[in-house]
Amino acid sequence: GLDVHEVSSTIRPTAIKEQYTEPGSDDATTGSEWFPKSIYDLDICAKRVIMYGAGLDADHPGFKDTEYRQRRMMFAELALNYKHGEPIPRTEYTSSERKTWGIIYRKLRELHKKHACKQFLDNFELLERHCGYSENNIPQLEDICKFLKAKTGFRVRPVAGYLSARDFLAGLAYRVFFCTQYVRHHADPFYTPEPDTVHELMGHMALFADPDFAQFSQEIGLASLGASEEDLKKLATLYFFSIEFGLSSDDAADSPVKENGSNHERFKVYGAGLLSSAGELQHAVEGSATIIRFDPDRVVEQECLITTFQSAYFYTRNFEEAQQKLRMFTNNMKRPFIVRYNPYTESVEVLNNS
Ligand code: NLE
Ligand code: FE2
Repeated sequence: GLDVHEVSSTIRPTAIKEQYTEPGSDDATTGSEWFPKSIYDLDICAKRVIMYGAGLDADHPGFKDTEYRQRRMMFAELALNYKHGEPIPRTEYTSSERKTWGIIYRKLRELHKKHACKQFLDNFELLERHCGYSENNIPQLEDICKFLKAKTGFRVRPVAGYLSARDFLAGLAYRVFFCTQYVRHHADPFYTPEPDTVHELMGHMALFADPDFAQFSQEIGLASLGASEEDLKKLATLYFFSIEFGLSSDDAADSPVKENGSNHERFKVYGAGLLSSAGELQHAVEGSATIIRFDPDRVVEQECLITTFQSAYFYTRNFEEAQQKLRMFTNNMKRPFIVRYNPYTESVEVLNNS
């Protein structure tokens, strides 16, 4: 058979081929870094894992558990061997992993019903109906991938752990979401500092079935391709405080900051980092967290915290508002080229902008 992975870097539209440079080498003509020009190039991004995330090791609950670490190695290998277009290998989860999943599932579903936004809840029901979601079963990425592909064109693919923001956001440009397949350590079911399959499946999947949300996600991804370091950091922060920790509120007319637990019921949650963590979700909407209007210039000033709860959250009226604000913001970012996504070939055309 034809190994499409080998040809993908040689058969390219001319405009793309001219721009193509090997990963790792800077592109002398544009002064920007390599980025994936086709969905197949995501195989390169997927391999550049920052294992356990630098600085995360010491307080990771599974750090001293050799059995857990071995299990993680198995998942890492699965992910590193995966190539775009292949079916995602099914995993047989251990009884301890299934137990952890069940505890979280029960708790989160209760909280979701109170605090999650409508699009999330509606699509979550579809996941239960079509993708094997239940308290007693950890769904398989392959089933979710097929479902999302049919709904919005989004796909998932396995990844071994944290990627750099640049590699991670590049996936979104192609409507691909890098998804971990391992389960968090059982010691701390309601909060984990790193993404795990519970976070991906309970937090992220439902909204990738929503067309507006899918579009919003892809636009962040497209803006990130070849962006300067400075712009990339801003986009990663915007991603973080929307897709990971975003809130919405219909009633957005009053004061821009809500503090000290006043009237937090009016907020609905769409951020996956909250929807997958019972601990932080309660902190954000049942406690006294600071919740601020989502304004990109303000959001990019906020520090992303990865081992503790956030010190502030941001809200928009809805996804449409988040999208408009994001577009206004990215329109002012400068790149020496224009990126155009071609949905038929799932590749980007890079056009000179001088
Ligand atoms: N803190 C989240 C959770 O416990 O599910 C994971 C965050 C991943 C960015
Ligand atoms: Fe996430």
